[in-house]
Amino acid sequence: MTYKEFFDSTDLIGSPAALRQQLRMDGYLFLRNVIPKDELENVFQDVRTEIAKANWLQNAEISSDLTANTSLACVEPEPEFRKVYDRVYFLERFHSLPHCHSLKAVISDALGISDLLPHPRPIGRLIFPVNPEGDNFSTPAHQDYWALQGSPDTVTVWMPLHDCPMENGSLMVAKGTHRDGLYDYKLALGAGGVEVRDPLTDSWRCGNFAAGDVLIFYTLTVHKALPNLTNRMRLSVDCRYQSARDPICELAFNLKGEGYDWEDLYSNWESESLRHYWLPLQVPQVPYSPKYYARRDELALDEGAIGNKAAVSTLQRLVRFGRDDSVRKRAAAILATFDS
Ligand SMILES: O=C(O)CCC(=O)C(=O)O
Ligand SMILES: [Fe+2]
Repeated sequence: MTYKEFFDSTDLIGSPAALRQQLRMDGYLFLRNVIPKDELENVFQDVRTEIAKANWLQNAEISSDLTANTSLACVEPEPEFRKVYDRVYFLERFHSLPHCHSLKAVISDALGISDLLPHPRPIGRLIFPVNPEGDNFSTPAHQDYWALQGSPDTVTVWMPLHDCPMENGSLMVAKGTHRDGLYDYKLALGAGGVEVRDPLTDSWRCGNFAAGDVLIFYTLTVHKALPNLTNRMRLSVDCRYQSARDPICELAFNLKGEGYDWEDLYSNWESESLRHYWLPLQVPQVPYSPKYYARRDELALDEGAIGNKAAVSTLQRLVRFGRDDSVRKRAAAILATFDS
């Protein structure tokens, strides 16, 4: 498939009305050179140090090299992945990156608000090269709204921590899909475990990212990752933003699902300013609704039991996050049939 290039909105920075109009029209903004190089490089080095310690890199001693040790390839939420991811998640500078001033300024302009709230749970992606003989776990086409809920005026920001050309597995968006409401999905391998059924053939937009470039899109905008066809890791961060006056899903503030809480994270942070920064804002919270993913979990248990391998990613999630012991056990039993 050939894809069209992102519309580059960098020239609109400093023109709030134009940024806003472009975001509303296409459902995304691709902006070059938003994150200062040193700020990004610090996070890159911190994350790289963790994955090097885990032996995920071949040339750990070459400070910018990301050549992967593919013999240890793993994906979220496998236990060997989570061990390393947890270490990344404890990095203070990883959590301060979403608070980057130049980024917040451009998002405030694009949303037309003066009370911007960065969500406190950024996500790190530590993506191994795709195994040409194995399964493809590249993030499938999805809408963040299924998981994030809250206000549909929330945006996601995706940024690589290094130069990330398309063959390194960068993110793409389906233009205009934020206006279509919720899309139907089917089981798929990769983050989230389901993909939008509609192939959206003519809507996809993509591009080569340089370090510092960002992609901003609504949580209803359909997006997916290109496969990482290089021999290098792809490292990226994604975070969410909204008005502090709009409703937010309670899970946005809750780390329990990750297996720790804020005090655990803060125990080795130097700065005070980011600790519980959202509390004084009293953002209106709404409960998490399981309705968007309920069918995914049923599909994975039903179709996994009759051998549909596309159920594997959701089953892995259910082993870790399943609502009760019987679901966790059932998912583990089905997964074992794929391993053998
Ligand atoms: O980086 C990826 O593979 C997925 C990112 C994503 O889905 C997001 O930023 O919302
Ligand atoms: Fe996403």
